[in-house]
Amino acid sequence: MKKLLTVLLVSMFVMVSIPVFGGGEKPQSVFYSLDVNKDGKVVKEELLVLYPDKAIAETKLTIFDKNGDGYIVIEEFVEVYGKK
Ligand SMILES: [Ca+2]
Ligand SMILES: [Ca+2]
Repeated sequence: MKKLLTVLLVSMFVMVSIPVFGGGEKPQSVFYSLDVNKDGKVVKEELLVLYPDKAIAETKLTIFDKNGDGYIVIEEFVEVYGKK
């Protein structure tokens, strides 16, 4: 519950500061915007902040989570993002 509250609080800030996905931002900048709690991993809950549609968030997670461990690390993100 505490985690959810944190995500909600930070999401208000992220909403205004987050760059548009794929809008020419550095992958690192986009990743750190997505990593709401700054633990170096982007989990599904954090993707849901940007993509409130659960199906879309899950698709994004699948695309970026190369090793399938359930979260995205910067290396995975940069690799996939850079291929676009
Ligand atoms: Ca995180
Ligand atoms: Ca992963």
